[in-house]
Amino acid sequence: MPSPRDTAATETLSFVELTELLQRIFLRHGTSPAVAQVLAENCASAERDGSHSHGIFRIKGYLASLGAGWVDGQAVPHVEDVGAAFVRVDAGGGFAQPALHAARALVVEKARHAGVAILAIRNSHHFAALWPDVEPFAQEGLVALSVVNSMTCVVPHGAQRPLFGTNPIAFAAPRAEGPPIVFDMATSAIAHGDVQIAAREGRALAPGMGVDGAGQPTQDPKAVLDGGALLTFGGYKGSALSMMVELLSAALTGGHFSFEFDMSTKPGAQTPWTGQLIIVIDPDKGSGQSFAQRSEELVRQMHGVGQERMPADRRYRQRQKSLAEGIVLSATDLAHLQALAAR
Ligand code: NDP
Ligand code: PYC
Repeated sequence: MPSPRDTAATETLSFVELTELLQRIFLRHGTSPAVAQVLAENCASAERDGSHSHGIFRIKGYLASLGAGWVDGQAVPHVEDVGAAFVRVDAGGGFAQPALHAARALVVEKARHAGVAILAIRNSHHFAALWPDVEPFAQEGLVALSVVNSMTCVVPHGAQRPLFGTNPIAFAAPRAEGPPIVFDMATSAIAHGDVQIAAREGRALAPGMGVDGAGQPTQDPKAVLDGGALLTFGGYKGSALSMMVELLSAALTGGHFSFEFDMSTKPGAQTPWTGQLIIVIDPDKGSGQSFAQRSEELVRQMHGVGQERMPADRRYRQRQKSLAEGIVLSATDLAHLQALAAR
């Protein structure tokens, strides 16, 4: 799908209008109403917050995977209460977000009661930004950490061939006087979606992000996408985190490792068929209700030593702008989305 930069002509939609449009698209392309609602809200939230690599840019991939029969848009998640602090969900070959949605209330109840709750989702496809999965917990005063693995395209540090996925980690914590502290980052040097966007826009990657098909360093995004691979961020440190994400998202949940499925069997398929882990903590069990004050103090001290930009600040600023002025899409993108909704 073209980006807003491709054309000067733009259109503005409210968050509700974009969500409803995306919902119609998902419904038209084979998802149940419940799945359409969850995915549309997730995707519109990403677009609203300027998470462009996981907003409407992803619609084509979602629809291709649905059309290929690779992901089940009608899947009904099966939630199992397996322990005082453990919930397990079989997503049934559907998307991860409806699985989280189905288990969420039970997870929050357990976290408040036991102090911690673990949600292990398997047999699931995650094609989105990870922050929408953790931020709402922090808005309720809880701390949340999530990991999800993706598809083989990242070379472990020191290795010769790709094995890991881009494997993001997202974290959210409440603070007393501001929106939650949130970070959400791939453990690869760059997200695969951003490589695709760079290729489309003809931009070179920064050095040290990828290799070509012969394993040689390259800054050409097309060489990375065409038989090449990505590196982890921070060398062996990011590589160890990526390994951890594989273990927690796949080995612990019963999902696939990033290298354990073959999308080429279903032409068009793009969504990684993996697993996801979410850990939710009631911080007041540890700190006696002072956590939000303590996190505020940390932020104050970080600002004090000169860190002006906190993770999520850019998103929050973009969110405020989008909510006040509307979400700006290129006229071409909007026309394309409307055609998909009508098809
Ligand atoms: P970025 O490198 O753009 O950002 C990572 C984090 O760092 C964000 O929280 C960002 O905040 C923050 N940040 C960025 N710049 C600064 C700065 N100068 N100072 C302080 N904080 C900063 O994200 P990635 O490219 O690593 O990931 C992009 C998206 O791709 C994520 O949403 C991720 O979940 C998604 N993804 C999804 C996968 C999946 O399998 N579903 C796989 C891989 C990635 P801010 O948001 O405000 O910019
Ligand atoms: O951007 O790396 C990525 C990605 C993989 C799956 C969904 N997004």
